[in-house]
Amino acid sequence: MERKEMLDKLKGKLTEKRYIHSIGVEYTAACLAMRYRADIQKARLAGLLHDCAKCLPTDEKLKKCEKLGLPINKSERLNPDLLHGKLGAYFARNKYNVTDTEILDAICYHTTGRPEMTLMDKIIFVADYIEPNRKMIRDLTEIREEAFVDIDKAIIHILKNTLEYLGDKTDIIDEMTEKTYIYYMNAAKQ
Ligand code: DGI
Ligand code: FE
Ligand code: FE
Repeated sequence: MERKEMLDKLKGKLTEKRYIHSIGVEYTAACLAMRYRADIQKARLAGLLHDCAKCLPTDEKLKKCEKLGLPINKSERLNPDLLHGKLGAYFARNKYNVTDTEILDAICYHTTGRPEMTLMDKIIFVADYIEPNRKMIRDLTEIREEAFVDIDKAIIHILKNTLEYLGDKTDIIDEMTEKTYIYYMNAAKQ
């Protein structure tokens, strides 16, 4: 599918704000791919589509995943918005005709990360957080710089801040978010 067709489709599925964010992630992912010598076109595609399922109503995310037989864990059941990565990967494959596993995985894991992320996973995880349209949050200036110096350091910084923020806000922390943080903290010590 051509980019133009994807943009038209996305525009119908996303709010204006989310659409602008998606294009921001597309180009930020491309920049990170240049820096780390990943496939620039793949990074763009993953970035553009990463939130394609984000704007479905919360209960529809759950219903759709159930209907499709996608696995749903405890925290996803309590907070079905967490499913937008998994469901986004499904939509990317089935509605946007993306077949590349690297792209689909990067979309799937973009919210929580995962231990042993691929370079593409890392690029999308970080691009999502630092893209230029994001509202300023704590340490964002520093994390943007780290992203282009040491991407693993940026990942740890992002997860630390997300877990701290969620700790104040909710008790639903996805085990994958925690596992990813522990994995990269330990990896940094080696
Ligand atoms: O979809 P975006 O807003 O662009 O970014 P995202 O996919 O990273 O989602 C961000 C939201 O997800 C943010 O409100 C924090 C939340 N989040 C990330 N990890 C967890 C989580 N929420 C819960 N409840 N548990 C998590 O482990
Ligand atoms: Fe997202
Ligand atoms: Fe996003």
